[in-house]
Amino acid sequence: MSKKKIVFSGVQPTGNLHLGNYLGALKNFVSLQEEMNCIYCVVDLHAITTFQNPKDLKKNVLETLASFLATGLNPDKSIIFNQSSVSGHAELAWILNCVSRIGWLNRMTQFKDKAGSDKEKASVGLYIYPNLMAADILLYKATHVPVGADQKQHLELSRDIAQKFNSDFDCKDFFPLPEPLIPKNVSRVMSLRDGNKKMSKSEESDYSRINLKDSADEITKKIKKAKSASDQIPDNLKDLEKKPEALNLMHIYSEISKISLEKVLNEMSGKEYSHLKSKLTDLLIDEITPVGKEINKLLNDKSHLELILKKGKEKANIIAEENLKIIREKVGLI
Ligand code: AQP
Repeated sequence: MSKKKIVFSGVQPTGNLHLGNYLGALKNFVSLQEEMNCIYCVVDLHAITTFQNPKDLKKNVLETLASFLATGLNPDKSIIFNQSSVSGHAELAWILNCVSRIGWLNRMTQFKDKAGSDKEKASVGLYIYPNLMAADILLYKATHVPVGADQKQHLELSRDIAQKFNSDFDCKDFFPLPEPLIPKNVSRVMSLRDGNKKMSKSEESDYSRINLKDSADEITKKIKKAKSASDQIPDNLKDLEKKPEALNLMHIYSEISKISLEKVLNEMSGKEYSHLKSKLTDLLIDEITPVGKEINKLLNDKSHLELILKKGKEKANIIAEENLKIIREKVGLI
């Protein structure tokens, strides 16, 4: 790898990718591959922290890869592979399990959200998930991590783990402290049904999200049914912020149209939300349906997708093994 800045990020193969993954992560992945050394991973080991049907998991790994490619990731520019194919992720995760502190993990809000009320029944994997995420990043000594805002806390933990490793093993600056790259405007795309919850693959209602594979018809129906507000569009952000669902639709519109939120408010104030919804539907159909068509096209050639994963794995493994050799030495493993 020639350039100094190394980017790592991953997406879980837990179902159809959605607009939140697209605006919060994938678009950023694509633009970064022009300027930095990028490593993008389908994080299947993260996915199994909650039970996955094995057949669905295999299918979802290829679907996630197809979504990467359809949004513009290029295997000639970036290393693209699935996490479980490079065993160094699991090995470094174990080492970092021994560096990370229980008190740190106890503060992770995503575990609290995902484990729900019965934490005793959550998998141990779900609890130590952030340590595996630190291993993913540090295995490649990544300097930058493009993620949505929901991953900020995990990334801070990765920095703490890197710092503690460097200090415990007396190797100042060995692991770089990875920096998050979080989109400024739509760092957290919210559910179309509840403006206080993030858009998510695992949310039961399909009406809560726009999937990258949705047809024009589905997008139209979902935006029509999306919660907004009963009054007219206000002329200022303060009033808009009181209506989280309406604010979310405005943010999405502003991001895709590349018109600032201020300008959109100026243009639309006093109009009904149906006006925003109709313009947003057109924009989303133009932006998302070509991606969905490309995903379906790519899924018709599974051996091509498997070959991309195989080549990516080989490239990733070389870097991982080089770094692991030094890490083992530092820890005292023979
Ligand atoms: N709603 C969102 N808004 C902005 N960014 C988001 N991301 C996910 N949801 C949103 C970002 O997408 C990347 C991949 O996320 P992931 O699929 O690996 O895990 P997740 O954050 O747990 O996403 P989901 O959809 O909520 O999956 P499930 O339901 O399986 O847990 C990350 O960079 C994430 O920040």
